[in-house]
Order: sequence, then C-alpha cells, then structure tokens
Amino acid sequence: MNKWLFSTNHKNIGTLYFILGFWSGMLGLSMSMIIRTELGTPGSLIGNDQIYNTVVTSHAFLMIFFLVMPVMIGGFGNWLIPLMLSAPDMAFPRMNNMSFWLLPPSLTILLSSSIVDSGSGTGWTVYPPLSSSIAHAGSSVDLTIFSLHLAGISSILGAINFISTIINMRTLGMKFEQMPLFIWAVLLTTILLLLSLPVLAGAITMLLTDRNLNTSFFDPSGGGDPILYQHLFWFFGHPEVYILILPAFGIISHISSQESGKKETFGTLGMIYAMMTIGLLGFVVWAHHMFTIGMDVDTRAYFTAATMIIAIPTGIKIFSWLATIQGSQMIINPSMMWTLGFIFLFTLGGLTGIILSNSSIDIILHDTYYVVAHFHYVLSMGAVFGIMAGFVYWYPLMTGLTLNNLWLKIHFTMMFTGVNLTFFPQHFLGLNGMPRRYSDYPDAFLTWNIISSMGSIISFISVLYLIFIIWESMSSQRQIIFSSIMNSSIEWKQMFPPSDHSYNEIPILIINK
Ligand code: HAS
Ligand code: CU
Repeated sequence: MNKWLFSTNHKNIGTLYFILGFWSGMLGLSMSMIIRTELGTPGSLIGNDQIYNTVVTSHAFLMIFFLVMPVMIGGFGNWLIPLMLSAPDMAFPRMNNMSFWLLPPSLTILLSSSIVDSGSGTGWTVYPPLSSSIAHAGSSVDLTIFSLHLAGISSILGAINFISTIINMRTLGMKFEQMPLFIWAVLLTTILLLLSLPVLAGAITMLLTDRNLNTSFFDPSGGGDPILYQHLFWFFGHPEVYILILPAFGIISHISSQESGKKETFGTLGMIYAMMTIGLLGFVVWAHHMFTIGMDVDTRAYFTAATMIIAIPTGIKIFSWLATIQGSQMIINPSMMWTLGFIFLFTLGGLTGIILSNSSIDIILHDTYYVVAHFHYVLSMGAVFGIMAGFVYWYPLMTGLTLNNLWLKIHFTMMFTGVNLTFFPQHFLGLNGMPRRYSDYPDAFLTWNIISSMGSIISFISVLYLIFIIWESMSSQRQIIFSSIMNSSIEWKQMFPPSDHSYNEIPILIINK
C-alpha cells in the first residue's frame, strides 16, 4: 500500500489524482445539492446567509481546484502523456508524487476553513473588503488562503513537470507538430498555469498581510485600492477558465477523430494554432470580469473587443471537430455521445460568453444568474462532459475492465437532461435580474428555481447511477480481451493516432494489470 501511495510511477499517480478528484467531486456535488435545496424552497431553509455563502464558496473551490484540475491534468495528463510520448515516465517522477501529496492537505485546510469561526463566505474570488479582517474576522479566510497556496504550489510543480516532459521526453524523431492534440492541450494548459498562478499567489499573499500584518495593499484608508485585487485576481482568473477547458479540448479532439475512424483531427495544425491563440488572448481580456468597477469607455471598448476575438479560434476548433466527424460512419457509443454533447453545449456556453463580453450588456447582467448559466454551460457541460468522454473512453485502458455500454448511454441521457434542466432556466432568471450569491429571491423567480432544483436532482441521481456502473464493472471483473483491441471492434481500433504517429501504437500493449 505504502509503495503504491508513494509511487513515482505516472500511472499510479494518475490514479491517485482520479481518486482525489472523485472524492472532492462528491463533496462539491453535495454542496451544490445544498445550494439547490435552499433555492428550490421559497423563503429561507438554512436560515443563515453566511453559511449559504460559505457553501457556495466551497462548492466552487472544490469543483475547480479539486475536481476539474486534478482529474484533467493530474489524472488524464499523468496517465496518457508519457504513453503518448512513448516516454518511460514523467521527467521528474518524485516531484510528481509530491505534486499530488500537496493536494490532500490543501483540501483538508480548505474544508477546515468552513468549520472554524464563521467560514469563508467570500465567493471563490475572495474580493476585499469582504475578505478583509473586518468583514471576515477569524481564521477562515486565512485558512482558505493557505489552502490556495498549497494547491498553487502543487500546480506549479506539476506544470514544470509536464512542460519538461513534453519538451524533452518525446520519442526519437517525434516533432512538436506530430504530438497528439491532447499533449498540445496539456502543454498549453501548463504554460498558462505557470504564468498565471504566481499572480494569484501574490494577490492572496498581499491579502494575507493586509489581514494579519497591517499592510494596506487593498485598503483605501492606508492608501491601497481594492480594485488592485480584482485586477490581480482576474489576471489569474481568466487564464484559469481556459486552464479548465483546454485539456477537455484535447480529449474531444482525440476521441472525435478516433471514433470517426479518421487518421487525425481535421486541421490538426490549425487546432494547435487555435489553442495557442486562445491561451495568448486569455491573458489580455481579464477586465471583462470587472466592467462594473467604473471603467472609462475606451478601456471597456478594448476589453470587449479583445474578448470577442476569442470566438474566432474557438470557432475554428468547433468547426474542425464537426469537420472531423463529418462524413464518417458515426458510431453512437458513450464516449461519442459525451463528445457530441460537449460540442453542442460548450458552444451554447461560449455564445452566452460573447453576449457577456459586451460591456454595456454586462453592466446589466454582471452578478446575475445569467453569468452562472454561462459558466455552468462551459464548465458543467464543457469541462465535465470532457472528463466523462475521456473517462468512458480510457477506462478500459486504465483498468483492463469494461463498463456496461447500454447503462452508460442511459447515464449520459440522464445527465444531459439533468444539467440542461438545471442551468437553462438560469438564463431566464439572470435576464430578469436575479442576483447570484444570495440565498433568497422574490416570488416571481420561484418557478424557474424549482425547475432548476429538479434538474439538479436528476443530475444527482445520474451520478449515483454512474457509481453503480463503475461498481458493477469492478465487482464483475469483466476483462477486455487484448487481441480485440488490436483487430476488431471499431470502438477499440486505435488508442492513439495511427499513420505518421505510428510510434504511438506501441503503448497499446502496456496495460497496467
Ligand atoms: Fe466566461 C464569466 C466571457 C469562455 C468560465 N466565465 C465567467 C465565469 C466563469 C467563466 C467561471 O465577457 C464567472 C467568473 C465569476 O465567478 O465571476 N467566457 C467569455 C467569452 C468566452 C468565455 C467571450 N468562460 C469561458 C470558458 C470558461 C468560462 C471556456 C470555463 C471553462 N465569461 C465571459 C464574461 C464573463 C465571464 C464577459 C464575466 C461576466 C460577469 O459579468 O461576471 C469565450 O472563450 C467563448 C468562445 C466560444 C464561442 C463558441 C464557439 C464559437 C463559434 C464561432 C462563431 C461564433 C461567433 C460569435 C462569431 C463563442 C461557434 C457570435 C455571437 C453570437 C452571440 C451569435
Ligand atoms: Cu473571463
């Protein structure tokens, strides 16, 4: 057991990340059910707004830092990148283990922040003055900051490891442009992490000293400015949202070309440039989160224009996926269902993003449920659908077992219904002015809130169903047959891109048993 927990093997570490991500995903899901229960009831249920806000804050942190990032980068990244590079392991295997083990303490500290003193009801943005020592006295916010520091160190070490591995450990003769798109996605994600996380670290450290050491970086009475915090936070925060989605882009590119029986994704080079453009532009649009601070009109015009331009490389990706699938004999298997669901619903979420990028519209919609609808379409249906696509696609590779295909299809259908029922009505609530991060609302908003909460129950049940599907697969120990991977079923034709990527075919045989 100890050997496994402290393993330096990339597959073992990837599995540890999956377990941690699954665990925190369950926690984050429970928090979301508390939120939807509160909002599905007219009047107050919890009866304490600080607790409500603490639940909202923990929900966001758990989902972003302890579900999506660990699973996509830590889990899929660790498992697949050395295999796809034909490398023996990651560049720094022991640092890899340390990256993982920084997360459980970080998670523990985050959770303790909500059970000591009054909890951190700041939202994941931790804006001062709400997060300063007057509005949040006690140690909760300090613990949250410490937790973010640890998670940040973990991510920076991981990023260094992935970048070094991808640059130095490609198999002989593998050129950069021949790397599978998933590797490209993780390379760009980790570069974004390396550049943006230190800015968050700086901001929260300044907040920490404001709270404890009498500095006043963000306190006007000492010559500081709370708006500075917002700039620093969003200089990290916007690249962060692309960190959450780029690995999913990689997974979707991989699955859509493999499952369509195409040699590679349509316009592979264009896909690489599109991801680079998204990553680069992601650093110059941060103030679209701050249109309401009282910005002058030219600055607003700039941030609106810069943000809208991101629709172009993203559109290139969407249409390239469609062109990849076009003309193929599509096999509607579970991973393809998640992929198609991703393309459809991510596009919907992206389009509402474009609407929000109009500063004049955003001044009305900012901090309403329209924003909540937008980011759950790109996250709960973008990032999470990407994870699900990758999970059902690579589960047999990782475990040697099979999942029940019919059940997976039913599960997809339930989840698709649940999340749309939950989040589509939130567009209406937002357009009608319902603010986010409040535990109650005028009666006029009741109907859509009840429908939204009913949707969340469907998603919740579908997650329980997924656990059952995984349990059934593991307890029945239904093995995949090796030879069938090599020859037969179209679903299993190739794990990795063929043709000029032929060196990638070798790792098929290395299945961890
Ligand atoms: Fe976003 C807020 C704008 C993508 C996540 N976003 C958030 C928050 C999160 C988040 C978590 O400008 C809330 C943060 C908080 O707690 O306050 N977002 C965009 C834009 C894009 C975008 C323009 N967001 C993402 C992704 C996320 C994510 C990806 C995570 C995975 N977002 C905003 C803005 C806010 C915001 C405002 C602030 C709101 C506020 O007031 O707080 C783009 O990257 C989306 C590009 C994708 C597409 C779809 C495919 C493209 C096609 C090409 C043709 C389309 C065209 C557009 C030409 C556009 C198919 C035509 C336009 C029409 C409307 C028809
Ligand atoms: Cu943004």
